[in-house]
Amino acid sequence: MKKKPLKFDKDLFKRSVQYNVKTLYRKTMEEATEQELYQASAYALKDAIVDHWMTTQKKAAEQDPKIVYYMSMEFLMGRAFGNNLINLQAYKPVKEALDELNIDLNLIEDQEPDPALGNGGLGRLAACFLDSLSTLGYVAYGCGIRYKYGMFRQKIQDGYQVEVPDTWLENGNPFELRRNEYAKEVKFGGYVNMYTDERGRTMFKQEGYQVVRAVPYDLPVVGYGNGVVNTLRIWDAEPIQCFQLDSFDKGDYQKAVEQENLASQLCEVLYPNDNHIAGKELRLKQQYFFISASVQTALQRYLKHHEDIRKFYEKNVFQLNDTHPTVAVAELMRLLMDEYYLSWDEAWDVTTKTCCYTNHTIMAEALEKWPVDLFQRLLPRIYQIVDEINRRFVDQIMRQYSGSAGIDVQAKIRSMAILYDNQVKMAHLAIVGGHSVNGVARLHTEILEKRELKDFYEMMPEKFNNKTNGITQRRFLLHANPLLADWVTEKIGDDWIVDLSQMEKLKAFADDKKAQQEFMDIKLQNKKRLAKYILKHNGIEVDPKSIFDVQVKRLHEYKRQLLNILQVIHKYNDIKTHPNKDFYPKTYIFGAKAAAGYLTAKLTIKLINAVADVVNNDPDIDGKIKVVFIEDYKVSNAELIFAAADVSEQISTASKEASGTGNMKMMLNGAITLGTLDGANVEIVNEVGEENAFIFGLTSQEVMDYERNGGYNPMDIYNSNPNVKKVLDMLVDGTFSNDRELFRPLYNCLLNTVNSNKADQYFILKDFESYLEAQKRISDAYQDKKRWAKMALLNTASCGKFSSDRTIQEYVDEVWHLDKLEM
Ligand code: Z16
Repeated sequence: MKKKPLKFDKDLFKRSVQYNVKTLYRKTMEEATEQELYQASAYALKDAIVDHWMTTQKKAAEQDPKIVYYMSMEFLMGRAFGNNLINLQAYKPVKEALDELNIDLNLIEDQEPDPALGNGGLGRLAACFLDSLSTLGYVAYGCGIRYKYGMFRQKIQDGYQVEVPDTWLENGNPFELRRNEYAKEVKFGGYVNMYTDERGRTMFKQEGYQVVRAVPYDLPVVGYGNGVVNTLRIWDAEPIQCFQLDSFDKGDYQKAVEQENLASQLCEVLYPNDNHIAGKELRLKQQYFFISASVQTALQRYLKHHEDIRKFYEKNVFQLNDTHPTVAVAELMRLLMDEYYLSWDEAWDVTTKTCCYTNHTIMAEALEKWPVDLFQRLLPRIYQIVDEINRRFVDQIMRQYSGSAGIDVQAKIRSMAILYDNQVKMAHLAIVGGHSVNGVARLHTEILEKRELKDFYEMMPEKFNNKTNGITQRRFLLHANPLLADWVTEKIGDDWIVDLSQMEKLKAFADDKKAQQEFMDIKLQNKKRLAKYILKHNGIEVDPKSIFDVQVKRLHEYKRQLLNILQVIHKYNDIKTHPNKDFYPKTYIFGAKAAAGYLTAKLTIKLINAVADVVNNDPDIDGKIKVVFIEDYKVSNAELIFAAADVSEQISTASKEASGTGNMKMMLNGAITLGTLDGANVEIVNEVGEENAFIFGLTSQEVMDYERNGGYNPMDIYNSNPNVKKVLDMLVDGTFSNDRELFRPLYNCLLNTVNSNKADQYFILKDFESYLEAQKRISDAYQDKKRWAKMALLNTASCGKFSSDRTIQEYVDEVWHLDKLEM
């Protein structure tokens, strides 16, 4: 049954834009700047959204479905304007309306700052999930932080990354709604007083604390074509209004100033680390701040329409996005016991039935562990509760394992306790305090069960499950690649927009010459679009007919951008020494932000840019290869890049990338994966077939075996492989910098002659030859135009599984058990 498209009143929108220009800026349409026209259009659009938003609220109140709170320190939403138009099915009428007003929709879209309240994969996944939840008609709240400064803007100066503050709120945010009436108080520090209340109950009260006011801002999350609008609620901190001018008591004055400072710092900035925890006190404050406010809200909302808080879990589920929000376990316990008078056992029953945890990494430096003294000082009551959870859990371990033959109980406690070595282990708290633990790709979940969390898996296998990540086709095809989206619709209809499994119908066209031609022609158009962007931003001319080989993602050693650039250097040598050999032109496109304090990562960016300078300006190369580093990689330019990619570089050291999601976005847009058998790559190859992907390198099993045996010695490869030796020597012989020592740290990472255990931890040299060979296969395949077109088309046709709609439906069916809203 075909659903009717949503109604959109084009003329009302037009009048609204004109009216907004007048009332917001006291200007005529002709006088308004592009930014002002964007603002006026966005407010007009918000008006249209608000009607659906209110309807959704009303239906939710009537139907009382079970709802999910997706708790996350990060939501990497990307621009809202275009995406909202898409999901309201209003893109065409709005384009017409703006045309009639002599306004270019693309220019308007480009005026919107790209909201970047996230680092990378984890934050973007949260954004895709919200899109899918609304589109599938489930009631959901995203709970997060309204950072004043999001992910820094990256400038490249002299080849180096320079971080510039991201002032995304400078001109206000037309889509947000401040909700003063829902403000909450959040308390830090002080001490806990125990007393007996008038009914004889033992009670705990935090005293001598600092308090801040959490003020929520709501952002609409529009579902596709169904009128559902969910809410992303992000919290800002403000000082509490407690300054009494007559109370000039010294202590109070001091405290008021401290509270103001705390409030002004709390939501100042997103920590710019992906897969790495800096362990800063302010970060723990951010975590507790948004969690306390969100959990308070959830309980109050439930009690508005329900009597029995013991049944909270029947209507609510909390999904903890990594360990960052895990303090929710203890905060829920605290509120249930201290504010709603439940017993420990009653509160524990509710808490474990409400909370679920997603693990996103096995990288050791990303595992959150807080020093007990810091944790206790900052969150004294929460610490008491964690201590008791730990005591009971350790008890349970002992009861279960004492006396079992061949089991070392102390070893079990060491590996599973929540409090150990004076640390609070957040992953352990999340596992014990909830009923579901999931990994984000099949291989990742398997590694969790068999290795990283083996003891937990053995003790509570029923909690473990896999939810392979996904992405939203609305943003990453319908919005990002309109040419291909229209083509797909022309071939198979438009059901794919809400059911990506439909894409397999495209397989019928895999050998169709005309379809292949059209498909590759669209790719060429998108490459021209990107080439324009590159010319404008880098001043580099790239050939749209060359192979666009793309690696865009956060810069991290395990993702091995270094392997890629070393391969480029080798290719450069090869062309120099064989000037007459046939080379198919290639454009290597990089985009990556490095965490501000991650020196090896930052130096890798400098190396990529240094290689680009040499290669792009060497007359011997004659444009056969070009290297481009795209500045400030972010959701908005990612959309252009994915659409233009021929080759999708997914080359992490096997076992290290939990899932990856850029791999899926490029597959959707017809790029072919050049990758290791890591994360979701395994499942991509499984869907598209080995013959339609280029796989190389060690397997995760081989990597883990080496690691168990203390690594391998890269010197053996350096000494026996002249290609490797040549490339590595060039890092320190002045080819890429007058300062020969500049890139020495990278050279040392690979070869560390002092401590071979620390050399090449990510197996770059070990995989080098295999990678070169895969690159060669790519170039050969590309020259067979028909074969390439078929492979590319089959990638798009096989991506059905990787919709976040599928992921969300699995969470709903197997973990959350939500009810669908009837609209
Ligand atoms: C992050 O982006 C990821 C994991 C993590 O622990 C912290 C951050 Cl900020 C990424 C994974 O690296 C990536 O493999 C995965 O696809 C993504 O999370 C979403 O699950």
